[in-house]
Amino acid sequence: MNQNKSDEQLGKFLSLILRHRPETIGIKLDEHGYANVDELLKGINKSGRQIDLNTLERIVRENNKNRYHFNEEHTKIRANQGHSIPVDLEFQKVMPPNILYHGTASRFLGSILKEGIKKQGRQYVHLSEDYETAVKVGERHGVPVVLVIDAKRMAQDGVEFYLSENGVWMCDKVEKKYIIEQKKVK
Ligand code: HQG
Repeated sequence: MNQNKSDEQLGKFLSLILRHRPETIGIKLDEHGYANVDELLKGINKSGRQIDLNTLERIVRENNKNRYHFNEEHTKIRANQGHSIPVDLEFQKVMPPNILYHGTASRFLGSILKEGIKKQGRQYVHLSEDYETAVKVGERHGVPVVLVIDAKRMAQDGVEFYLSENGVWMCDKVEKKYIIEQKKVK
């Protein structure tokens, strides 16, 4: 479903708070990445934006990538993945599919082919099961290139993989030897 502009902007702000900078509105996340919903709403309203519980519920429900998760009582909320701050999202180790994709920009290729794929600012390297998603991720950074990753061999070699609630695959690093193909997006 397409979100209205104001929900979309609030959603972006929510990502900033829940993944990167909760201190922006003077709150802290717990060790598992959860914010207290009351504190979150008060903090956002104090920052000059307007949000109530209904709006937050709608943003979570309609989010195109299912980015956020409430606890059962809806008293706490966290982002499903994408953090730069150290939180323990309680991911379980999962066997990956044989192939995973990483979308990036052509300008990063030289460095990636030298150093492998690094997590940069985030907690993990992000990978996807489908090519189209990787194209979209890459487009955020420039001319997209999709790297095909030999996830099966990585797992055989002992690399751990995790899967977020919203279907994003993650690992600590992808060494260059596991990049089996570069696909230029047409
Ligand atoms: C690149 C979005 C040079 C890497 C997406 C990427 C994703 C290197 C950029 C999630 C490198 C980091 C994450 C190296 C990696 N040299 N560049 N050695 N290793 N890079 O945004 O994967 O919409 O931190 O290829 O859907 O683009 O926010 O990671 O281009 O799931 O929910 O460094 O963010 O989700 O960029 O995106 P990012 P990402 P949301």
